[in-house]
Order: sequence, then C-alpha cells, then structure tokens
Amino acid sequence: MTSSFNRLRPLVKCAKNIRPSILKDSSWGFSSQADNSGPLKSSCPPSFVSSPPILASSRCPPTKPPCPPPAPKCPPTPSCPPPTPPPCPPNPPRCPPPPACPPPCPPPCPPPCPPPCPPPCPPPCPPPKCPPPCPPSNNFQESPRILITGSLGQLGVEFARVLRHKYGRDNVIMSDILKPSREVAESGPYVFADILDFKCLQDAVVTNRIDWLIHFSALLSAIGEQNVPLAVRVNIEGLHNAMELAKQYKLRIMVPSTIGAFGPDSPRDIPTPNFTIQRPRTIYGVSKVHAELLGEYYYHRFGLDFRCVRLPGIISPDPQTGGGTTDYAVAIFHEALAKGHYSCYLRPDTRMPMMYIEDCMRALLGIMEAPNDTLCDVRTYNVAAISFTPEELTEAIKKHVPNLTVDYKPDSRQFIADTWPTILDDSLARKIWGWSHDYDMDKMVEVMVENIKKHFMDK
Ligand code: AKB
Repeated sequence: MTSSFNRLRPLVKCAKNIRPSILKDSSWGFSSQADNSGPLKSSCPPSFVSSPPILASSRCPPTKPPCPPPAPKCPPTPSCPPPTPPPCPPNPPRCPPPPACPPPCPPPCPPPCPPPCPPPCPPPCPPPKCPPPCPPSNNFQESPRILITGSLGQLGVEFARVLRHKYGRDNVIMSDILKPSREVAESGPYVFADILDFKCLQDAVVTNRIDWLIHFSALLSAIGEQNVPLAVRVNIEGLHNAMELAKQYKLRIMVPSTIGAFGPDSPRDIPTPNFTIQRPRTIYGVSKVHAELLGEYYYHRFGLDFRCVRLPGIISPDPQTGGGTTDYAVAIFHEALAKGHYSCYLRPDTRMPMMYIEDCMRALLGIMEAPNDTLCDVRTYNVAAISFTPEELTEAIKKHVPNLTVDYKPDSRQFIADTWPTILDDSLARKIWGWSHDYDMDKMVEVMVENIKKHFMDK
C-alpha cells in the first residue's frame, strides 16, 4: 500500500494547484479545500506543460483535446501513519491544589509480645533427711548379745544396768556362781555359769547367742593373797576358758586389769605410763598381767578382739566391794555416815589412783564400743580420774560429816598399796578412744554421801 501511495504522490501535488472551480467542473474527480487565491498555474499534468497556458474556461479551445481521463482515484489510504499525539499545550494547565493528604499512617504495630516467662523455679529442695543407713544384717551391729561373768561383784551389777539400758534388757545376760538377789533376778536374764567349767560357760555362750564376753570373774588383791590357789584357778584358769571361748566363737572380749598389774619396779614418782615395767607382787597382779599378755597374744595370733582397761580403785555406794586393797575408800563413807568413825587399814598418806563408779562405767563402755581399727594394736589402756590419800579423803568427807574421826591401823594391805602406782598416765586412752573422766574428788564425795544416805542408811 505504501508503495502505491508513493507512485501517486506527484498526481496529488499537481491536483493541489488546480483552481477548485475548474476542478469542480472538471470531471477529474478531484476536490480540494486548498486556497484558491493564488495565480493560476498550470494544473495539467506534467505531460501537458508544453502546451499553451490554459485560459479561463472559455480559453480552452474547444478544439483542444480533452484532458486525459483523470487519474484513477487513489484508493483510500489504508495505512495512514499513526496519529501523532497532540503536542502538549505550551502552558500545561495548572494542577488543582493537591488534596489534603490523610494523616500519615500510624506506625506499624509492635511485634506481638513474647509469651510470658515461666514462673521462677521454687527454691531447691533441701537434702532429704534419710535415716542412717541400715547396719549390716547381723545381730552384732544392731544389738550385741552380752554375757557378763562374775556379774554379782562391784562392777558387774552396775555394768549390767548400763548395758541393759543401752542394748536392751534381754540382750545382757548376767552370770555368776552365787544366788542372785531378788532385785538382780528381776532385773533381767541371769544364768549360773562357773568360769572354771568350760562346758558350762560354753553352754551359756551358745544358748544365749553371745557376741560380747565381759569377764569380771576374779579374786581381788587382798582376798587373793589369802587364797592363792583359788586365785590362780579363778583368775588364770577361768581366764583361759573365757579367752578360748571368745576365740572359738569369735566373741569380742573385755577383761578389766588393774593398777595392781604394776609393781614396786614400775615408775611411781611420775604418772605410771601405759607401757612400763610390770612386775607385780600379788597373785592378783600377776594374774592380771597374765590376762593382758594372753589377750594381746590371742589378738596378734588369732585375731581375737581383746580389749582391756587398767582400772584404779573404784568407789561406789555399794558396800560389797569384794576384798581389794582400795576398799577403804568405800567403807569410810558408810562408817562415817553410820558411826562417825572409821578405822583405816592404810597409813594416812597412802596415795592411790581412784575413780567414781559412773566414770568407770563410761570407761568400760568406751573401750567396748571403740571401733576396732581405732584401737589398733594397743589393746590395754590405763584409765585414771582422781588420786588421793586416806587423809585427804577424810578431809573431803568431813565437809559433809564434820564430826568424822579416823584412826589408822595399817595391815597387810599396806604392803600391797605400797607397790602400786600413786597416779596413772592415761593419756593414750584419752587420745586414742576419747576417754575422759567426769568426777573430781569433791563431786565424787558429794554424790557418795547423797547416795549412801538415800539407799543404804535406813537398811
Ligand atoms: C583391788 O584393790 O584389788 C582392786 C583393784 C585396784 O584392782 N580394787
């Protein structure tokens, strides 16, 4: 289409120069809106230019050949160039004032809150208060079964009371060859047991399922000297039986020793040490050294759990002291309170180690309950409390019995006392298993007077 338009373009140009009137009358079929005010120019096609100028309508000679037939009409331009947008007006119209903007948007919402924190933890729980772990399941740890030989003596009755209080009435069996008092018989189990009869003692151990053997049977220093063969049998043969039973039935055995296990060759001017010369001059002393050495031998040789304390003179309200050299320190209280007078079998200046019965009980319990590995290889310990002379004791008692008089008539017991220590060094027991005494002289005297008045004066 464009090419055919270009072919016709000269014709269109030409047609523009033709006077419209002419054109109107012509049959060429052109019509134009062009200005007709200009000079008339040839409107012929170029092929007629050489011809004479054409005059007014009348001027064309009629002879003149008619114009060639008009050029065929241009077909409608099918493809006009795309309309160009109208140019912008020189002065663009003024924009209306911008509308009032809406207020700016509020700031975006903050992010949603995190979930609330969990409540703080409660304080940590206190450690649970558990009961102590169960002891090994053997009867020994829970409550030992205890047999006391010679239990009707000064120490046996009291120690049975202490042990029963601690381990139960029926776990402590008293034994002796004597008929017990009603009070003793009613206090707990009592069996006849002659320590010189091995089978008899064995029966008591087996039947009562014994764990601990407390061997008190012995003749004391003064009475032992009056019957040495009996002392040998009771103190030495009886000990053999007890020791052998303890070995066979793996019992813990405790045998008390004494200041009587020392002799004149032992140090006396200083507190007598735990380990020193022991050459006693009484059968009682000899038998106690024998007990110490045999027990220690069984400990080393057979692993026997042997324990021993060297006791001083024990002072208790019970007047039945049993034939010792230190008995005066009990008898003087009873005589002072009963008669106001005492005749002493020792010189007034005879100093000996002494101990109140309650301290003695604590010493016995202490050594029995001490862990075996605490004691190590030391199986025999000095234990001490107070040390005084008959004269000093008299003065202390006079504070309670002011009219007390004492005379002194030393007898054979003086010879024994003169060979014994005046004071014991018990530092080893204090250090190794925590021994300590509670009663000094004044406290002991006060309690003795009080107890004797209360329990023995009206009997
Ligand atoms: C005694 O005097 O024989 C006993 C003892 C000190 O061992 N009291």
